[in-house]
Amino acid sequence: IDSNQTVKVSKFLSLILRHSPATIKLKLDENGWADIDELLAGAAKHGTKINRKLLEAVVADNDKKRFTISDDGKRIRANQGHSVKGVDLELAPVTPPDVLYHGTASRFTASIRDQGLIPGTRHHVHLSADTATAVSVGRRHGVPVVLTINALALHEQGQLFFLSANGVWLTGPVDKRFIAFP
Ligand code: HQG
Repeated sequence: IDSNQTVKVSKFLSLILRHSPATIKLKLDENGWADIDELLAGAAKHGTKINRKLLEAVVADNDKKRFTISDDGKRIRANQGHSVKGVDLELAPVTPPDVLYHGTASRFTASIRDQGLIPGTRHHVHLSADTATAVSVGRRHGVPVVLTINALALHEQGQLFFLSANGVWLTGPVDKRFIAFP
């Protein structure tokens, strides 16, 4: 299986399992799980041919471990990044480290200085445990800028933090008082 193909399938799965299951008339349950047979059938009707073996390869080899297949092998979900309404991953709140990082683009920093970090269309603001990851997250949007978030202090104010199955930190809006700009 070539990597162009797995990247294409990974992008398709991100679209369907995070944002727009209705594109292939798929239903996610309240915890974000989709039935794999229904997903593959819906994808085929949509003109995207994916078989079980390819799906498993995409999940196993994914650079960011974006998806999980359930233990019984019947269902799949995205580990983070959702915008679709009504999905609760049931992550347990955890205490964050002292600082976490947010990768963004230089064109957004004036607005972030003004409003703090907002989730936008996604359920959460996404934070990284290390600066290298934050740089690559920010580069997706433009010239990368890494913001330092005083996560523990924010947590001590009562804000919840979650760690996704693939190591992405998730939280609510981040007030500008907890953000250090470079
Ligand atoms: C910015 C990828 C203006 C924010 C990554 C970001 C991540 C503001 C953009 C995951 C703002 C939203 C999510 C404000 C925030 N004013 N801009 N007040 N507050 N922003 O893509 O964090 O590869 O929705 O800085 O690795 O970039 O898809 O969020 O630049 O984990 O698995 O608004 O997506 O994962 O962009 O990325 P996004 P993100 P995957």
